[in-house]
Amino acid sequence: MSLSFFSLVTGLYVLHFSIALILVNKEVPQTRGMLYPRESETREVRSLDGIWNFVRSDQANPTQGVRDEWYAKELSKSRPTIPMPVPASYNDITTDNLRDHVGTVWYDRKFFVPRSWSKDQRIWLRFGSVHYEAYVWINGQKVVKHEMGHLPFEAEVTDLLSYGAENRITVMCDNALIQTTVPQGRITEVPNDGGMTIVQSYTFDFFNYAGIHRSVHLYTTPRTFIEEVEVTTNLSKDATVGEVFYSVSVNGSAANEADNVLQIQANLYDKEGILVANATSDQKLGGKLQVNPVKPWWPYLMHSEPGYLYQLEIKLLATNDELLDVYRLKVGIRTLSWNSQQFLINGKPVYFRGFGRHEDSDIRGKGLDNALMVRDFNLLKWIGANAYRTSHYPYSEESMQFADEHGIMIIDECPSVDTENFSQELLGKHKSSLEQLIHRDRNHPSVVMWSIANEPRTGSVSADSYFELVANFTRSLDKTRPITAAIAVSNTQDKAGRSLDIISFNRYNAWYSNAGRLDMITQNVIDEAIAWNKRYNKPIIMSEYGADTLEGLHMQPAYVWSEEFQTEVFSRHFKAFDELRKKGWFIGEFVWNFADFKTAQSYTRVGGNKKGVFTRARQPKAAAHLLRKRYFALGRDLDQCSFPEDLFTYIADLIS
Ligand code: BDP
Repeated sequence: MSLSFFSLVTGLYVLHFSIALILVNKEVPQTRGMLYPRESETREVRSLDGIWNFVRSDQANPTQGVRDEWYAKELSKSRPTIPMPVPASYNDITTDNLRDHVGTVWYDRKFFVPRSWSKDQRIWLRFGSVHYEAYVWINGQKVVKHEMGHLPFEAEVTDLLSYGAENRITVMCDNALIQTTVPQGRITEVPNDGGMTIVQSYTFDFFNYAGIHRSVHLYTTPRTFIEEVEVTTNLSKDATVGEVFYSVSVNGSAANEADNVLQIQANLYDKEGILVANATSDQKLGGKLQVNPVKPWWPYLMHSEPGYLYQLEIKLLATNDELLDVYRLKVGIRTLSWNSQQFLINGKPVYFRGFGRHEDSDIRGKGLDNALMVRDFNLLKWIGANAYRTSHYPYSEESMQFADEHGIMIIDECPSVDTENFSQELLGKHKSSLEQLIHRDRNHPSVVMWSIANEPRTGSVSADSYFELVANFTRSLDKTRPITAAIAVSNTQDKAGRSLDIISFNRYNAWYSNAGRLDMITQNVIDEAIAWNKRYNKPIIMSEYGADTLEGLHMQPAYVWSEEFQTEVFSRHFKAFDELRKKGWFIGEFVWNFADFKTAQSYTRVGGNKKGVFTRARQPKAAAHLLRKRYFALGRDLDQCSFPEDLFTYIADLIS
């Protein structure tokens, strides 16, 4: 087992401190492949989700399993195992305190690989996400190591599998966060009643859930297969003609044979399954499809048919027209543009009305849950939101696809939160998180902006060059979307805004400052937004505002934590936003948060952060009804949408 495979195992943690330093722009590893696993006539997909076996390492001895080679046989032969669902966070599943475990845990399970898979195919093992660091073995052989939660990784396992036989997969997962992980945390040794214990701390305000958070798949590809597809789109000025530019990369021996000229046959189908465009690629396996007339992709409530998606069928053909591989993906045709005042989609100015959110729920933590995802989208549409930010890390690929379908715009955030102690190593990981994110999400029409950090400490000396490097790197990967960051330092201190295209700011008037003072919101919000705009001459978004609210707590006059208070806080912000909208450069309002969510334990958190408009069980608080009226009113005013019939409750003939 090579040392590099285990470079970050708990026990080797090093704390990094940095003062102002000179940062250089180094290359980061490039992601390859990782197309979302889809079946086709040339591909099979098999899920490994289910109940796995689970062992937690001794916190004081996190590397023991590696030294003792627990991966070499079934886990149960080394330690007693407990059942653990995949996908799910492991933290809230048991009745003992697995919740606060720091360090490594182990999973394994067995599975069969059919005999038929041994013929002329390649087999890939893909994880949707493991938080934070994962080490994977198949039948005791190391397969892949991946650092960074919330992002997929995969490896070829063709030569490691036994065909027509039982196989074993083992995963070690390490949840420890240090000053050079993304996000950052600290590990300290602290005395307790038993002697000493390891404590994980972090400044960000959500629970550090860990485990195998998203689905695990095995999938097959032909020997020579479609490895990458990149799609960009364009619209004619009058939005009647659409263009889809595709570029494909191929992996496999056939791609290297001089006499074999590979080709892509690209077919575009509309929602009814009718072929609307087709083309054969050039020798570089790229090309263009033209759709006339086109149905552009529009956000929810901005059009009567939002989220219109075409299906792009990519066929890889050999010289003799032999079909080698087929991959299909959904494509939305739209344009984005921005200037110092506006953000436009298909040439129309956008006003964002949305939320900061979390992937978080009772029992499952951050584990993918289709029921929760569909419920959340139903609530987003019920309340009239057209956007959300994936605060503070990439959300599931399944939810990105769902956002495409429903026309919900996404500000796609990488996992860098409360970024501080800027170092060369951190910069490399931060850039890598963006590289992995953009590689994963670049083809989603719903993704309209990249957020490169939440509440980074941009007042500090090194923030200037650090964020310039991060922003330039992001731009080098994708020029079609603007870049933002949700900033919390004051506009006079900030050093990152000059590197962004759109300025987002988080502020908690009447909560973290002037708690309870409803009369100290509206003017403060107006003044601050104007100051940001004056300083940078860029479009401005308020990316967080809100108040913790305990559902069922009522107090008149409004008092902090009551439903009345949250409602009033929102209303005072709406007043500010309407003033700001008149200025032309204020382009969006995002409530913090969509739903209540779990945090680390603290005396400011009663069972977690309660700033949700919905409870953790996804039921509305009183403020949800107010917000719904506002979002639909904005929709009608700006985008001519109609009101849902139940938006206003009948009171009397006298009031209309
Ligand atoms: C902001 C953070 C967010 C927190 C929120 C809060 O961006 O993650 O949850 O404050 O304190 O500073 O509610």
